[in-house]
Amino acid sequence: MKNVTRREFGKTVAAAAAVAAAGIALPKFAFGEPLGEARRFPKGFLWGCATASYQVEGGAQEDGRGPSNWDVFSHTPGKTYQGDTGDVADDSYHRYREDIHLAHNLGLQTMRMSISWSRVFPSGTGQVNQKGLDYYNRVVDELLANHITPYITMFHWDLPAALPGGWQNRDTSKAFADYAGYMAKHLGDRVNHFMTTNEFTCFTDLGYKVGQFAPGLKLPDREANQVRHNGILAHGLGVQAIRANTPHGTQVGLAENANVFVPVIETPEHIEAARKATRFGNAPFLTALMEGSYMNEYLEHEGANAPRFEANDFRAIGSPLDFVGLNIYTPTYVRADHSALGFMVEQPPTSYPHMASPWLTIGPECIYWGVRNVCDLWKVPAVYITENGCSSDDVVTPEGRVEDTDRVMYLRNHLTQLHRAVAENYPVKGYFLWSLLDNFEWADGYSKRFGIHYVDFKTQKRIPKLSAEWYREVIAKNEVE
Ligand code: PNW
Repeated sequence: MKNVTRREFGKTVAAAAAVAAAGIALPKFAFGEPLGEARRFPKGFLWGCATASYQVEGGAQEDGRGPSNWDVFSHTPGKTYQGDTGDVADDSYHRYREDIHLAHNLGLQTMRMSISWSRVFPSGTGQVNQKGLDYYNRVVDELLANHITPYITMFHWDLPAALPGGWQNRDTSKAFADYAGYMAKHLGDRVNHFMTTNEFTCFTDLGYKVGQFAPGLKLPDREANQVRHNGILAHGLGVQAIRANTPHGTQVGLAENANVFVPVIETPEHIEAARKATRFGNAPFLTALMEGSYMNEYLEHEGANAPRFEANDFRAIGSPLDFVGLNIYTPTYVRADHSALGFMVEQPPTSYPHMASPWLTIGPECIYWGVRNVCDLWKVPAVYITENGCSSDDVVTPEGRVEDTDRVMYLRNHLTQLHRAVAENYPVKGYFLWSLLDNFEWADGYSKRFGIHYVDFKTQKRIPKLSAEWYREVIAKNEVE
């Protein structure tokens, strides 16, 4: 069933229906709804948007919130675009009702949001800030009152600044688990879906090795690899802590921007190369979680710099997950070759198209291959697209509209490719568009807009863009045209 076209799939469904009419037991894949020519998604497919605490909340010093590494970093001269900070951001700390109302108007069935760890534990551990917890209780209740299912990320990069050594310190992984368990305990009566961490590579490598994100360090490989290990250990201990503090049936996963490898041509040898690349290209992170160990090739590749770990670490790191969330933006093209690893990465030509963010190269089939590679390799029970979206150079017209036709193009093509994965029966359960609102885009500050609602950061006025109108149609029809 992996290589069928939609037309062939339609035929398969028709044939299966005939078999069913004759009273013969059917294989599982044949029970999907007839998909027809419209790209309809299965009944119950969840449509959402995603946000993250430091990018939208503001209220950085209010009600006892402690500083995070991103407060420190963004307030350090030269670290973010024009010195932008998340001090105010979208002011969602005060305007969350308005924002949830926007989500409601779109017809969203779910919202992915994150918790600011230092709002609840200003020092990272120890004393709880009740007002911080109250805020998340209010947000969750407001979502539920609007029939929007909350999906909560425990850590989306804003680490309490008070934690000594940050992610260089193994104790931070333990502190994370305590915090995640606490949040799960206090929200788990109303929230059934939790993600531990968001995008390992961004809070480890980009923060500690490349220096582009908080805390802005450029550590040598040996130390940077240890930071990576502490990151995945935090995830593993976090899974255990969330499970220990929530009712049976609570769904636990993570949101990971796995490197997505796309075969240059869809032939068996390049498809196989993409699969091999997916394993090796995610070896420090997703592969380690899914396989409960580091690949030998990864350890050999890192040699003396390989991460050190304790015997029990992988018992936590390899904890079974209920779902894998994939943040998918860009493709990496690969071809088969005769090297030991069996694949070669293609360098994109300088003419390769990208969205407003230069890193955001456009290859919509990445969303299909991202799902397919991960599912084929590791047989995961459920997948969500926990982020997908793009930046564009949005402008407000004199009539007060934002005609982001390029974002609609990007989204339409990605959803079309996601539908391909759904039609092939990969277990994709939902899609979270990044993002509900323009927001603090990390080192790019407010210079890059990813929202489907435009935010005027001077007045905090929100304007639905064309893409919001378009997404509302997708959700209402449960299909992409
Ligand atoms: C993700 N890259 O970050 C994050 O989860 C969001 O917080 C962020 O706003 C969104 O994508 C858009 O950037 C990424 O350089 C940051 O490849 C950088 C990269 C990928 C994802």
